[in-house]
Amino acid sequence: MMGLRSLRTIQTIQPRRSFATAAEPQKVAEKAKKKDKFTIGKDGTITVEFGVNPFRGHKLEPPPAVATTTKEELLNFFKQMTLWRRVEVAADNLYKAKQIRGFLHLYNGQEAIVAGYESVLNKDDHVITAYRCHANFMGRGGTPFEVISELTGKATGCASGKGGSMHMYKRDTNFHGGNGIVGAQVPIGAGAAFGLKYNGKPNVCIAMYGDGAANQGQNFEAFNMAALWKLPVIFVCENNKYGMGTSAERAAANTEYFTRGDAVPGLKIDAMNVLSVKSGFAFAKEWALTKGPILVEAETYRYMGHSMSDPGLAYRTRDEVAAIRAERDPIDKVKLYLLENQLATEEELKEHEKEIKRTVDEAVKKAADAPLPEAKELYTDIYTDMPYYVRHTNIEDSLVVEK
Ligand SMILES: Cc1ncc(C[n+]2csc(CCOP(=O)(O)OP(=O)(O)O)c2C)c(N)n1
Ligand SMILES: [Mg+2]
Repeated sequence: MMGLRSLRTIQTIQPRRSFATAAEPQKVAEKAKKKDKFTIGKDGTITVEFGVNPFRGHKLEPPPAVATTTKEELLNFFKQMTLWRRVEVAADNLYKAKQIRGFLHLYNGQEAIVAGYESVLNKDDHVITAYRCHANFMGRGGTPFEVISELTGKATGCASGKGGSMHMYKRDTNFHGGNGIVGAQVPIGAGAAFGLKYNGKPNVCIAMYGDGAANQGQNFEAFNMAALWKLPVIFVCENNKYGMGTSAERAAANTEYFTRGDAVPGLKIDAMNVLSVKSGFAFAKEWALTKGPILVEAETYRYMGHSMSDPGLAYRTRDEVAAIRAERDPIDKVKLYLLENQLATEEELKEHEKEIKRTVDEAVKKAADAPLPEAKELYTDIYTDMPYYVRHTNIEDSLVVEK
């Protein structure tokens, strides 16, 4: 009897099944009407005053709702983000053609975050993220060929074909991956920032995690140590509204992620606009270098499911995804800026798109012809004093590899 009653009690307190309010299409449309104001100076500097303030602060005064840019930078944002999305489209197709096996997490929709922070970082700054890492890798200077080779398990991949989608690294530009354990990269990022401070470097580390990962205990330990030691770290919560199959609202008692660093001040940014991301990160970098850690909540949206095995529609509606794509897409936003201010023509942008498609098609072709890693690669970059024994499904096929 007792068991049954407590079960009923639990059932009554279950949250009502509802989709997240991520899109709120009417609100989105209303906001879209409040236009940003462009002023183009004689020297080509463009000042953009945002119609809707893209910032909110926690224990800090947010920067003014303004960004500066140039025509060249806007075009560069357009080309970068289009390239990254095109690579992901190619990856999607390769996965469906069974050329990519294992995990594949796509970043479509979130590109403005990487484009924006890269516009204020230099290559001596450090970046670490979770498993949704292809754009981060390319932002640090990685090529589409290295990404596609890695995804298809080829020796020419950025981790010699041994890491796959979740484990892309670039040592020369301080990109530490590519991490599969939810939240694990956050303390590692704080450690990298400790290294920077210890060695007296004028640089920061960006440590990224998702809204789902935001509930991990290890984040709070990292925040605490970073605050105590005033580490030059920018913790970035990419709030794409969903975890692996659950909306943020159903997973977190406090979805104001920028407030969850406690003593670490926070800045929330509209991360569907690369210019607000740029301004927000310029502020955050300065803060981290002079005052210590800061927590940036980058409000964004994930178009695809969590990974390829998730169609992404069990916990949200098709309409919601379509509304965000239509109203807030970060690439369309830059395109509109360029066109409305006569900084580029439709034809020019189409030409760039075609060129980017050609680059990615070539990378796919070249990766298809690239060799698989040699068997001995199974034993490089790992610590062992065991014989290099590779076990196959049949004992007869198993082998000992030459060191
Ligand atoms: C410690 C740990 N728990 C669970 C998982 C399985 N898992 C992988 S991603 C994920 C959800 C993470 O969501 P979020 O942080 O919002 O990132 P997003 O996928 O939206 O980018 C879960 C539960 C894992 N990889 N590691
Ligand atoms: Mg998420």
